[in-house]
Amino acid sequence: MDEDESYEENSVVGLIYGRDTKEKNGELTDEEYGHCYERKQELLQDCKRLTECVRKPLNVAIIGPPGCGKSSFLNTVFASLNSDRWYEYAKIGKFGNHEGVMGMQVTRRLRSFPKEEYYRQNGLYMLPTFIDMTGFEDDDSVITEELLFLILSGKVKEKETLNDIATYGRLHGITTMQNEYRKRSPYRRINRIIIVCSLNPDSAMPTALFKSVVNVANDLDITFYGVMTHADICREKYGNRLQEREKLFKEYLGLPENRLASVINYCPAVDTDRSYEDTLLPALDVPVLRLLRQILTPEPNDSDTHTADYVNAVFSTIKSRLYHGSRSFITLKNEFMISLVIAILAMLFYKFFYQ
Ligand SMILES: Nc1nc2c(ncn2[C@@H]2O[C@H](COP(=O)(O)OP(=O)(O)OP(=O)(O)O)[C@@H](O)[C@H]2O)c(=O)[nH]1
Ligand SMILES: [Mg+2]
Repeated sequence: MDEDESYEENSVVGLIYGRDTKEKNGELTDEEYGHCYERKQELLQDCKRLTECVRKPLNVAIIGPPGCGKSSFLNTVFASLNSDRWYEYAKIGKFGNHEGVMGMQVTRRLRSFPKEEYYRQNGLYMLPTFIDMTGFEDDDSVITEELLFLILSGKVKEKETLNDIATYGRLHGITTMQNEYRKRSPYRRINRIIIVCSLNPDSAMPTALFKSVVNVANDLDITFYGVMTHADICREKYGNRLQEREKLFKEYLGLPENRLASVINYCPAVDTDRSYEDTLLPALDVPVLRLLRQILTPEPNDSDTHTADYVNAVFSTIKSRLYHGSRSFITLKNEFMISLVIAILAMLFYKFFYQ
């Protein structure tokens, strides 16, 4: 696809305000910018409030076909949650073999982003840990579904080679694979899933992958959300095909409106001057924060006791307090000692009951 032809320059404004941007050269007026800025602050406060009283941060997994904009979306989420500028935390680019050239296998990876890595302000909010799931192709084989089950139920550690687990399943059969991996104690159970797909009707809709993710999410009772990237795509060029694609995406996943967002990611195609390297574009943040507010709304399963999650949470808290030690040294020292005692007790408990 020729991006220059397919994307309308500065269509961001038109999309958000539903008006023809060509007349005004796509620029936001001061009033419109101010409105977006205020809306962002409101939504950000809502999101923070929702994470103030939770016991541990949610684990939110991001999955979608190669190249659909998962990492770009994560960076947009991180920019939305902050108040200074965009950073590239999740590396953007083609890490997988998108075209399946020479029959090479795509490397499946997990990369997690705890709050300490992406949140640059003070504040003891339990913002989620996001997990970027790369290299999952349009495949609904039993082995892929089992691999997804193991990841989402928290049986796979970040550094493990996912392709090796799938190869083990192919060599020994699905039952042996289940017996071998499902007996492990959970390391990090996923609480929410965001399924990402491009709005571009010229890219294939990965229906087999969607089917597997939905099956596993339903099995594990994990709420999933849909995100359509490339919402800056030229609506005039594609006409009804865009509505059809949105409708299909929703139908395949069985999603209600409130669990779906069309977003425009921070990227050079959207802002050729890359002004976002110096500042934020609140117009892009608003739809993302609206979805995040839904995602962060507590669910009964969130407080299920998984000792490993608590150990992770305690270590995150200690790290966070050391990072943002704006209080007096005495307070910090006391809090550190308390956190340390809790961490030791949690580890002893974990060792005693789970190993
Ligand atoms: N115009 C436009 N381009 C986007 C958008 N989101 C992502 N892109 C571009 O799409 C390309 C792929 O984005 P990535 O974020 O690396 O995609 P990914 O899904 O993480 O890719 P893999 O990790 O390799 O599977 C990059 O060139 C991005 O700049 C968007 O909303 N609009
Ligand atoms: Mg990526």
